[in-house]
Amino acid sequence: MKRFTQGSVHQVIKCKAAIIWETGKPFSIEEVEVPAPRAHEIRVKIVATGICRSDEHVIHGLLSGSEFPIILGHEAAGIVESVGEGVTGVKPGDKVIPLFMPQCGKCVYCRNPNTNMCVNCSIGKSEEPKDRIVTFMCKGKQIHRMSNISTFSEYTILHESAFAKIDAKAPLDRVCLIGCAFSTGYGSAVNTAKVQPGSTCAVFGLGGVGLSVIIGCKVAGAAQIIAVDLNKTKFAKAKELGATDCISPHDYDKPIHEVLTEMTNGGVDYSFECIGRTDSMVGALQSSNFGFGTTVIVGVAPSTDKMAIDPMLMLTGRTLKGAFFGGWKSKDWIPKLVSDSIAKKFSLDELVTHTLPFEKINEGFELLRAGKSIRTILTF
Ligand code: COD
Ligand code: ZN
Ligand code: ZN
Repeated sequence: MKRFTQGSVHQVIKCKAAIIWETGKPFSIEEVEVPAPRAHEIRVKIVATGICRSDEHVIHGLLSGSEFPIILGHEAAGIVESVGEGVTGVKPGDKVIPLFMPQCGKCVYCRNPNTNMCVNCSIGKSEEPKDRIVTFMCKGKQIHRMSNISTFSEYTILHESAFAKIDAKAPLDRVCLIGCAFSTGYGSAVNTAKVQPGSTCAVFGLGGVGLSVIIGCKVAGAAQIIAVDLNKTKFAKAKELGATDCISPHDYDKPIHEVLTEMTNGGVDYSFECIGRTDSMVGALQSSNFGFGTTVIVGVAPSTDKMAIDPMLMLTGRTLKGAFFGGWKSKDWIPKLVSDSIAKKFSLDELVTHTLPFEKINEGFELLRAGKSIRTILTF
């Protein structure tokens, strides 16, 4: 008889997961039930998962479309446990990275070479796909998912469009960062902005995402990379990764875009907003040069906030762009980024400041809130 499925595909798994029961509440570690993968799904054992500012935004209800109770987490790496019918190219034991930006390969966006959006993507939509009524259950309640991947759980279900198989040699406690912060920042520089050798860049916000933009600007050959943050403890790491200058808006009695314009004789060639504030987005645009400056919005602002800009900034030739996940078509590119990291084209080590056991997830979020961490990796 032909076998369609592999692994413990018919069994429900009981495992630990971190649940946010209500807006603003801490995580509670609970036992959850993870169903068997159905057709076109796999079940994955998460090995390492990073803490991102976007998870924190969801806790506080700042990103639209999230419902509670919810299992967060979207920056992870794991090992395939079982494979549902119809999924090809992956088997139990393979290493994978879950994709919060999926790539179905068939939709109008996937077929367009100029975007990495996919019709299956949950951003800006209700979180739970209509055909998956139950994913996680806890205490008789259905638990919602973040971006259809929910990696703050020992096991999770992934649709075949929402994972990338990666090199068996990949260190999962590092390449998990390729699932969000690294790819988002690095791709914003090399794909979305297409930073040119010898150019000038300004990076607003030096979290895991902003520091990854700096790595991208450096790899692209930028001559000057100016890092901007209110928290000066972030400057040492920014310099280590390639920033040539570090400035804090607190040290000046004029707007930061005026400081950047003076420092670069008319404005930077590329600016990146990696904070998620609309005022910084406008500041980044104002810092870019007249004629051909390009600004990339990387951070997600609270869904109620709006940007107001002087249209003259655009009429004089500036370009304002934005992209999720650094513009990478995820399923195609993640395996290549993992290979580049194994080949040491860039290093992920500098982005990891803390590693904690999964049970200490609340401690990990406290480090983020206190501005003490770049990335905390939780391990199971
Ligand atoms: N001026 C200068 N710096 C500031 C300011 C300010 N007014 N306010 C905060 N900062 C600094 C902070 O000190 C901190 O160093 C940095 O900005 C932000 O870093 P983190 O560590 O809080 O955040 P990251 O790097 O994890 O992520 C921030 C984003 C806003 C980029 C992130 O939340 C996001 O939106 N990601 C990209 C979009 C995306 O793809 N989202 C989907 C999954 S994340
Ligand atoms: Zn993220
Ligand atoms: Zn698609």
